Amino acid sequence: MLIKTSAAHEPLSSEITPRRVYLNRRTALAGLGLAATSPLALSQAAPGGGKLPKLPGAHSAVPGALVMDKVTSYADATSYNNFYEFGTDKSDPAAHAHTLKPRPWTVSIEGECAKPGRYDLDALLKLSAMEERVYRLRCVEGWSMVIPWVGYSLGELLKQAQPTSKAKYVEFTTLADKAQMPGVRSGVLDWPYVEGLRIDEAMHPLALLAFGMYGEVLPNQNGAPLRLVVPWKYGFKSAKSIVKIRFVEKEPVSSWTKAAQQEYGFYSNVNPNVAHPRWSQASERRIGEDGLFAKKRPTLMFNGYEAQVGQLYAGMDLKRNY
Ligand SMILES: Nc1nc2c(c(=O)[nH]1)N[C@H]1C(S)=C(S)[C@@H](COP(=O)(O)O)O[C@H]1N2
Ligand SMILES: [Mo]
Repeated sequence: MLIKTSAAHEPLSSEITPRRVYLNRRTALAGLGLAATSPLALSQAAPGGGKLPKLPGAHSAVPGALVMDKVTSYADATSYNNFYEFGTDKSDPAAHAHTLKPRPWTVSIEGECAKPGRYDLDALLKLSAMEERVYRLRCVEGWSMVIPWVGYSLGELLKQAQPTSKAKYVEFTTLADKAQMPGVRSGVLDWPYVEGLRIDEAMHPLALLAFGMYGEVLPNQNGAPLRLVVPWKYGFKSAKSIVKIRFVEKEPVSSWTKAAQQEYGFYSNVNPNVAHPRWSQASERRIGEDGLFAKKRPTLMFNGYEAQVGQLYAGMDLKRNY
């Protein structure tokens, strides 16, 4: 599709937005009496908030990377967050994360690999081509969102480090700086926030290293300047504001497992058949759909990514390995 606008150097939102999302927006614009093809309409319908630098990505060709669900509004995705470093209320990250400084930023890569190193954010941004991926994100608390992330497969970075045969797992550590993050003063978690993946999970093409969303760089509250998005696992596996990646031989102990081992296991794959000790996981609420008549949605096995990732868990007892 080709649309002429005066700002020819800027990517058209029709180019950086999956067709389905774009069509939804067209319908919405038609409702407002605006033609989706007018430059004015396009700029008004900018997918992001319009205040952050643009970060476009080409539509991903990774199987499963563009779900067809209606995309959550940018306003909802940036105001209803979990980022305990800024407080435990859903509104805390949006209210307090302005103190986070996402530049300059360095990520160190350590442990069982031939090429450990420190990567500056600009080097990471250039390491591989940016892709837009529309993923479901399912929080363990029972709500979900659909977000157009921008980034590339985590494996693209990991393979640069040349992990050794002893690298069975990957541990992710995120920033814990009291000066920038008021929540780090509280003892709600054992800081820094640590998460882990098995090496084959980390290398799966759907595991995303995200630098942006809605065609712009990540807002602070969503984990600027870079975070993980592991769409088939509960949201807490998707660590925000990562500063260290370590290849290890033993299964890492995540902050959530430390906090409540019976509630949060290492795998944390989305699974409607395995209840959390305190609530069922059989259904979920889609953020933005919570009106009087909104129906709960059934939780999907592996959050709907079973065809892509089911093989990683062949033969495993998913009730024991929750
Ligand atoms: N560093 C860090 N990363 C984090 C969290 C956190 O508290 N700290 N919360 C997790 C949880 S529970 C969820 S559901 C997702 C939420 O991501 P979002 O706010 O971008 O939707 O981030 C995850 N990553
Ligand atoms: Mo979560």
